[in-house]
Amino acid sequence: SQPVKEHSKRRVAYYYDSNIGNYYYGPGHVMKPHRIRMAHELILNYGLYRNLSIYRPTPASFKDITRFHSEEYVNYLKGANLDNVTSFGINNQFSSVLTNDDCPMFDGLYDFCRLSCGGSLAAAVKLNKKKTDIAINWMGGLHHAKKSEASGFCYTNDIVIGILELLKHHKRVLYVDIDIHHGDGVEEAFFTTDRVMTVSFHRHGDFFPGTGDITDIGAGKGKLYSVNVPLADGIRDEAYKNLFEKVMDEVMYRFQPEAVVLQCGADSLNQDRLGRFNLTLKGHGNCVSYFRSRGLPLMLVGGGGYTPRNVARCWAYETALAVDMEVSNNIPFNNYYEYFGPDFQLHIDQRPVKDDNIDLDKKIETILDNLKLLNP
Ligand code: VJV
Ligand code: CA
Ligand code: ZN
Repeated sequence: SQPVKEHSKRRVAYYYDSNIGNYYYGPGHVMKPHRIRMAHELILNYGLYRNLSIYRPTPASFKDITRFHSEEYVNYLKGANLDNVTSFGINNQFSSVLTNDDCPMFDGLYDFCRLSCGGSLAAAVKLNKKKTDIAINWMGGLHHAKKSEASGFCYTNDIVIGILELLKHHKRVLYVDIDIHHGDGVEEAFFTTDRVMTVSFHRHGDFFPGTGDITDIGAGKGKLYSVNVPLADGIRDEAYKNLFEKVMDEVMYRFQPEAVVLQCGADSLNQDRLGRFNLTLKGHGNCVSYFRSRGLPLMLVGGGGYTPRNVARCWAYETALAVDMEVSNNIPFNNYYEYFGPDFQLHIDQRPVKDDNIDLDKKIETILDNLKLLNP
């Protein structure tokens, strides 16, 4: 039903700060900002810069971040540092959120948040001005952060801040989240509005954050504008493609967004340290191609991904899809070449594991039935 302009040119703006890879969550922590630098290395050494406009975003200001987050919370993030985190004491309402294992205090935390949010905000501004067709921020995608709370490795929600900016120039914004975790922070922020539809695909059942049941569909004016696709372990490219395209075709027809934000969390790939899906780069990247071919203003953000070499592979490949350049399956020589052994290939193989998803057709039907209650 939508025009498909698969092979036409797209202007692509790419937001990156070379400091991002130096932020460190602490010894043994599974979230490693270094993977973003590894992706960047592949992007440069594949020669993709020839078809990208590369920008270093202005770090988001306190004012930018408090467009979504509470001033008290951002003040806390700003003031918190390694020396005073314990002295904030148990009476401080925020002290517990920065001392648990998932969201530790670390050196430069506030500056890290400013870069992540600054990238998504700059991407949205560029799209608003129609100065680009696609804007990419692999430093963003931190979908769990709440108004006054850090959660699941996320302290500030760059996605919500980016969408709020897009809403200044677009009547309806679609948010799609292919990270293996439920995009709860973004869903919650827009749960009661019909101007943002959020769609999350995620592993469900005794898995963080535990929300995102198929029956959670939004509330008030936002009823039917939150879509949740709970999945089980082992889903492969073919089943994911079928599911994704059936759901998204209906979403596009019913909601008719004017802009799209795609969270490309790479923990839905196979061999992820935290994830349990069985996608390859092709299955994951198909989601990028799907929206590229629609020709709407498109923002791509990062997110999870806990096997750094595969996160780098994935986001480099998806950057190549955005600019429509063919890339060799041989990893180009780069500063982190040894990470990509022993095969030094771009693409990853499927794993011989069972697909536990037995009722996908029924789930698709339930979701489509809900969407059909919306008049296009
Ligand atoms: O499952 C949880 C929460 C606990 C409490 C904290 N402990 C460490 C783990 C269990 C209930 N948290 C999840 C959070 C996942 C966040 C995903 C973020 C994204 O991909 O969606 C977007 C960026 C979780 N799963 C695994 C871990 N935490 C984990 C955290 C660690 C760790 C090992 C596993 C933190 C520090 C260290 N090891 C040293
Ligand atoms: Ca998700
Ligand atoms: Zn995740």
